[in-house]
Amino acid sequence: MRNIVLFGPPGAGKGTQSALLVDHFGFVHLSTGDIFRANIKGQTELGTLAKSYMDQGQLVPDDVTIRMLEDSANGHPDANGFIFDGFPRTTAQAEALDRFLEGKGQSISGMLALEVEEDELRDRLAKRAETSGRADDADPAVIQKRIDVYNAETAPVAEHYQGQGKYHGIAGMGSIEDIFARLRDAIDGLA
Ligand code: B4P
Repeated sequence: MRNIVLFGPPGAGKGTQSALLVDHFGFVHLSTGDIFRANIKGQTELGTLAKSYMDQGQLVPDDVTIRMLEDSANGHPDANGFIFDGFPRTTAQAEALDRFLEGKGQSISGMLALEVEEDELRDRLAKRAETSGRADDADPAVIQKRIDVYNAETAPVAEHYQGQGKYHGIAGMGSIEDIFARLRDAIDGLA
C-alpha cells in the first residue's frame, strides 16, 4: 500500500493533480481544504471556525485540523492507499500523521512536492478567483498572506520528509498533463 503526501504552495496544483492521481491509482483522496470548504458550505461549527482563518489566509489551528484528518482517514478502513492533499502543512501535523499511520502499521511512502514560481502561483489563484467563489482567492493581499504563511510555516515540512529520505521535488510548471506524467512516474518508482 502506498500513502502519498502531495505538497506545494497555494495554487501549485495539488487539487488538480490529486483528481488525476485518484483516477489512475485508486487512492482515497483526503484534502483538508476540501473538507473545510464542505463544512463551510454545510454551516457546521467546524466550518464557521475554519472560515475565520481561511478568509484571512491563515492556517486553521493544528489540533482541529489533525483531529478532522484522522476522523476522515478512519472513515476509510478499506483504503488501498491515501493521497494527502494540503496536509500536513505544519511540522506538528507531519509528526501527528506519522504517529497516526504508525498506529495502523503504515507509513508515508513519499512526499511529492510541486515546485512552482511565485508569479505563476499568483496568476493561477487570481484566475481561479474568476470562477471559484473562494474568498481566499479574491483578494491579492490574502493570496500574498497564504504564500507568506506557506514560506514561514509549511515549507519546513519538506525537511521533515527529507530527513526520512522521502522527499521528491517535482517540476510543477507546464501543462497539467506533463506534470501528471512526472507525478505518476515518481509514484511508480516508490516502494
Ligand atoms: P487548499 O484547499 O489546500 O488550497 P490551495 O493550496 O489553494 O490549492 P491547490 O494547490 O490545491 O491548487 P489547485 O490544484 O486548485 O487550502 C485552502 C486553505 O485551507 C488554506 O489557505 C488554509 O487556510 C486551509 N487549510 C487547508 N489545509 C490545511 C491544513 N492542513 N492546516 C491548516 N489549514 C489548512 O490549483 C490552483 C489553480 O491553478 C486552479 O485554478 C487550477 O485550475 C490551476 N492550475 C493547476 N495546475 C495548473 C497548470 N499546470 N497550469 C496552469 N494552471 C493550473
